[in-house]
Amino acid sequence: MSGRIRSEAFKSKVMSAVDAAAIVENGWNIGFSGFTGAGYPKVFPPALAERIREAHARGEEFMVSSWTGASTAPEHDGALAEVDGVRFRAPYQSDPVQRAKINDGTTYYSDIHLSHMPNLVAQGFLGDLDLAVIEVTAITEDGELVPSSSIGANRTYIEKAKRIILEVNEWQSEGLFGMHDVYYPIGNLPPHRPPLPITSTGDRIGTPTMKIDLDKVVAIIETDAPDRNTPFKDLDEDSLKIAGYFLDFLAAEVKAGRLPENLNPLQSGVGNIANAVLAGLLEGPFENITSYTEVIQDGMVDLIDSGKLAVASATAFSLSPTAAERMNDNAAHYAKKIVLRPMDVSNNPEAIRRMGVISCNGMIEADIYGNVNSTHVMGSRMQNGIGGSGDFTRNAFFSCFVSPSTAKGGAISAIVPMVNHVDHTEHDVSVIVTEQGLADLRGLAPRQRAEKIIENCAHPDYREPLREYVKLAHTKANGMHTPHDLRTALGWHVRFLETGTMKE
Ligand code: 0RQ
Repeated sequence: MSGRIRSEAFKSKVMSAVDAAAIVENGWNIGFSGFTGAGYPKVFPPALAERIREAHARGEEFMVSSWTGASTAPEHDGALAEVDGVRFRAPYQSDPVQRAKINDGTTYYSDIHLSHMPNLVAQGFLGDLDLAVIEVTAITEDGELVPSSSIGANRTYIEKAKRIILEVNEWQSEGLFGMHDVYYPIGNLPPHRPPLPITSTGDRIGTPTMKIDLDKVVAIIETDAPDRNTPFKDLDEDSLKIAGYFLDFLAAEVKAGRLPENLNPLQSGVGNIANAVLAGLLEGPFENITSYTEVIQDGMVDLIDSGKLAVASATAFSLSPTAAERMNDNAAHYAKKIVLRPMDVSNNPEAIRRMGVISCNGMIEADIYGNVNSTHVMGSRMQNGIGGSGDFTRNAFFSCFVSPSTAKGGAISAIVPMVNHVDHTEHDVSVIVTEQGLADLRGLAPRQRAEKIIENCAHPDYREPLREYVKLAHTKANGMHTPHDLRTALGWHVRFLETGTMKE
């Protein structure tokens, strides 16, 4: 037995993942830890998947509902989806196998703002929580839990579950102790919820450990398996251009006196463009930056090392293998500059609005009027989910969306007459950036926005067709506020589905 279980009372509950998986019954709702490939249980999900596979081979029905913090990993989401084991999934996923099962109808998926998930669970909208399966770094002498590389919805799942299985993971650094800030009063549903007392990114308002009711613990599994730490791709030319426009824009905002010299706290999505932005910040003029965000990625660790990033608040890591190693070796040092919070605090609209967070997220497509689709491909298919992008976008000081101007080798324009699904409305979207340029939409009316988005952001191959659409819409529309020709507004998507390209 590892030395990570320091409470005698917990020791007797240690068992194998196979024995723990045998506890689960068909139809159970399970709340898993895990957020962007960090802090998910590593050995229980594959053991459960195997059990489900065997049950299906015997002709028995066996599916569960899988709730998490956000995305997990192939050995978690992927393994359970592979055996058709997931009837219902929430609130965010990005696994290719799970995505395929959502899109072929096997899995119901409820795509929920991450900050809303704990509320919905607490109110019972997703049903009773039969089981929580939570990865932790250690169990203290007092029987409290030291969280691991993500917190996500763990506080809620531990509170609400009828039973709990813990995975104690020795791969997670003991130095993480003290990095977490678990705030409990937010679990009180309105009207009993007090104001959130965060006024600055690094404020600590909770405890470094999570409480747990020992009587609910039905199994403890030990492991030393690493998080899903995927290496980042080299920064491509388009990502660097997009990052350049965004950083120039921030500098102009400082010059105009609308931002302080160290900027407002930054939120950044994950992926290549976000990494290019962070790399740009490393070389840029801004000092003493702060980040109130969801995920700590490589670029932020570099910024901390350089002294440019003073403090970062998030709910999880999403690191490459080398950065994860660096974090594990120096977690106690980084704990002075990083605060990991439950996701209803990291993504809390009250804190985001109060501190004037600047949000920057990826998108699938935007339309000429500034509505943004982050989740759907050609009307019906789910890509990943809204994640925290809505929590930040609507409440941001100003919100930015970034994307290459085309997808699938140019067959798809990311700027379209009408988005095939709306995640972020024109009212919430301040700035759009592609490798073609940046459109600052603040204060503009829809027809003014259309001109700016087409001229600044659309790919040259699609600019003239977009101008033609605008002309047509002006003749066919029943009003000139947001002119559309409803017969052809989604015609580009239809053409892609029929011919494989949006081009005529
Ligand atoms: O498809 O994988 O089949 O090649 O979408 O696109 O260009 O690799 O971009 O990885 O940055 O993802 C919006 C999905 C962008 C992401 C989205 C296809 C493209 C490719 C991925 P392939 P890229 P990214 C906080 C904020 C919501 C959650 C969020 C996301 C695939 O940013 O999930 O913001 N956002 N969270 O080919 C059809 C288009 C397309 C398109 C791209 N217009 N039409 N397909 N693709 N544009 C962070 C967290 O929540 C952790």
